[in-house]
Amino acid sequence: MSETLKVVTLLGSLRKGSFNAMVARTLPQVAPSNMAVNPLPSIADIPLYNADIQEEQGFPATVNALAEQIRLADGLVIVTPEYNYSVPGGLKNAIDWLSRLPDQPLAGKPVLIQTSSMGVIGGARCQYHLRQILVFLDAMVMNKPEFMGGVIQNKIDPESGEVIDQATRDHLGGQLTAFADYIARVSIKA
Ligand code: FMN
Repeated sequence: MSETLKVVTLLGSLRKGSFNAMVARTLPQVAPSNMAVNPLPSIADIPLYNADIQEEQGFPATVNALAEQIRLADGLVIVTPEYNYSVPGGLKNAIDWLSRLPDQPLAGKPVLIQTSSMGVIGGARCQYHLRQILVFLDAMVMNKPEFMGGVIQNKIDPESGEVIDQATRDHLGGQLTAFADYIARVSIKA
């Protein structure tokens, strides 16, 4: 593991004004000094999973690029809204593609989940569906502290596109600090 922990963020929302994108954008500001946080490429251009595409054309370049960056990272943060009490279809689709790769990039990977929504419970129901999916992929998902950003629209500045509510920033920073410790504990040493 490198001295500076390389952490990448996977965003589950595709929309321009995404509140979850604002949460992801805030992470580098609140991360501990030994952690670099960078966004992964958008999942917007990943085609719908189809085994025929995989067999006839191979994995899409968008999937390979995502996988390579996840493999190189010390940890992955999934930042996502909740859709209909569950995981947004686009995010599930990206995970489905990643899961079929021969060198499946989520296996053994430290993962942190952050959900935010306009509702009061901040996407809690999505978190447990996402955890269930990641069990099958052998990801090392951190249990606690959790982050569920409720009523997130009141905690951001639409101008800067960042989280400005101090309690929420402190919570995010504290969770990333715990994630740094978790990565050190669970990562396989070279
Ligand atoms: N919010 C919830 O809290 N729970 C839900 O189950 C839920 N389902 C949604 C389903 C769809 C298809 C959409 C478009 C929104 C849903 N919402 C739900 C509202 C989202 O929390 C809200 O649109 C949020 O801003 C989406 O995240 P984003 O801003 O990062 O795009």
